[in-house]
Amino acid sequence: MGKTQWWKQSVVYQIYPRSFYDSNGDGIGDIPGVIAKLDYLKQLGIDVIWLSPVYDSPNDDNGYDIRDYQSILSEFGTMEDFDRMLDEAHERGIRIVMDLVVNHTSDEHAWFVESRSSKNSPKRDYYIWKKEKDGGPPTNWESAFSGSAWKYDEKTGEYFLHMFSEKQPDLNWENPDLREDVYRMMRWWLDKGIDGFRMDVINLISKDQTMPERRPDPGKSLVSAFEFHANGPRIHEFLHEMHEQVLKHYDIMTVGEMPGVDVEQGRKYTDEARQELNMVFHFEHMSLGDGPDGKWEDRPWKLTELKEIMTKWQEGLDEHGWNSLYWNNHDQPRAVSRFGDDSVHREKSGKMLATLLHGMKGTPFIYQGEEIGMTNVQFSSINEYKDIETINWFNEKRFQGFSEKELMPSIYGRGRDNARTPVQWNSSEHAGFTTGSPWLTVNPNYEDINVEKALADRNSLFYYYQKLIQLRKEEETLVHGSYGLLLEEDEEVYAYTRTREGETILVVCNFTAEKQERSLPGTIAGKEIGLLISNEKEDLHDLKQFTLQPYEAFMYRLN
Ligand code: TEU
Ligand code: CA
Repeated sequence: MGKTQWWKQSVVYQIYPRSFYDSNGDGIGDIPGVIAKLDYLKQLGIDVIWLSPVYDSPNDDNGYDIRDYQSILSEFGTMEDFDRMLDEAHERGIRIVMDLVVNHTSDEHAWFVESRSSKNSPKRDYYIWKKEKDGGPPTNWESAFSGSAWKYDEKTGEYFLHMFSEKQPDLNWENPDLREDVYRMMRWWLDKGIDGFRMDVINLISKDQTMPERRPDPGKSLVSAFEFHANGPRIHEFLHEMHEQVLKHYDIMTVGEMPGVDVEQGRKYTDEARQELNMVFHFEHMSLGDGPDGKWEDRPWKLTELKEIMTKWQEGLDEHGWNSLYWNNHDQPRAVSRFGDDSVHREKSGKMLATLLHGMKGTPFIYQGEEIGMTNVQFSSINEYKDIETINWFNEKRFQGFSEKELMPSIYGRGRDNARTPVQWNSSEHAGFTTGSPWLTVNPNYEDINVEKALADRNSLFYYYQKLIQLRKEEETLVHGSYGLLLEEDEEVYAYTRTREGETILVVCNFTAEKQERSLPGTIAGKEIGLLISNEKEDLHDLKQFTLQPYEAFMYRLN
């Protein structure tokens, strides 16, 4: 059957199941909980669900440490529940894309249990084992979750590589048997009828076999560790092989999560002629404000920096490849808290951010709760936090002598639990997420911010997202039009056009809480003929001279 590239016309909604909806009162979101909310997602109008991992796991990294790729974590439900969810979603015209985590497994996976049992194990080379060097780890590589990326294993007297937690040993993609086992598992899921994969840190799977020392970067951490390993020597060979062995045989969507990818690489990964992936998640806008110690130091940044990044990717993939578009996910702070205003202008700034992103060329991703403007959270004690990345970083910094008081602002700004507080469904206890005790404390602002309240207010952020999603179905220019940046040096207002076959759509966003007076050039002003969407007013500005209200955003059709 011909492939329709349906993913270019789609809007994707990411579900982090642990925090989405708990159907049985154990305080943990689950698959029946997803089924219970499919009608809500249908009402929003999304086309695809990206489901974060639901596979059997000891939950050292909340499911990104997989113990059995072909069974469902009991807390989330059964394989029958999964099959029912898939059917119920498909009945509603919603596709399901699963999370493929094959850079590493859990250390409790049968492959690793066998691999670590003996140096002569038939599975030894499914993982990356090295001898000590100078009495210590084989290289100076760092884990993304603090500390060395090598763990010594007493039983066989060697170190194994783990780019993430010690319970997430890296798979050895140099081993063709391992690759074949991965492809076999992928086909098993695709033959069940799923609609594609989001591929976890997929550009880390090819390691430099010469095992070079990382250049000594004093004070650097996470980002340089990723950049060091990203886009390794055989990555395009492996992804093309995956395409030939698996992907090309199904009508699916693939998106590779790629820390440390740049736009040149991004074009290579997504150029259809190269037969690798459909799109990638880059992290350049997620790194805005990073300091030398990575994300934990939130520095001021300028709107022109964001414009430069987004424009580079819009133009860079315009002819060859395809963009993903996102402000947040389960690893990133909440969009309105990070890029907008999560207090006075919360919904207004949320609508502005949504307009800016959904007007661009690519496939937009909405993270659960973003559509109602959920915000970051500030728990008073580190003991309320659950994320291994946060806890390891906090402990490492405390060991270096920093006080809890000094460390909490970084966690408030960039900690991953910001995105993982339970979805706020209504104003009842625990925001209607569970009738039990939630695995992670619900954000205390749930009485003011919840789905029930949003659905009752025609002017809510929810209905604005609903309209943006509908627009993308109606306006071919929003899907295929080329992007053209305006007001390039402007530090307060972001404006761009989308042009296709003589039709032009103008997108204008005030990124500030202040009024902004602006005028647009004659190529634009005077050509405004129709309003597509606005978070401020229904009638058109005269673009020769106009005033934008705080966080005002609109899309116009131009003639
Ligand atoms: O994330 C990889 C990754 O880049 C994250 O470490 C993220 O950039 C960082 O935490 C931001 O501070 C993927 C998954 O999305 C993440 O949840 C997993 O913890 C990680 O891989 C390991 O599987
Ligand atoms: Ca549950």
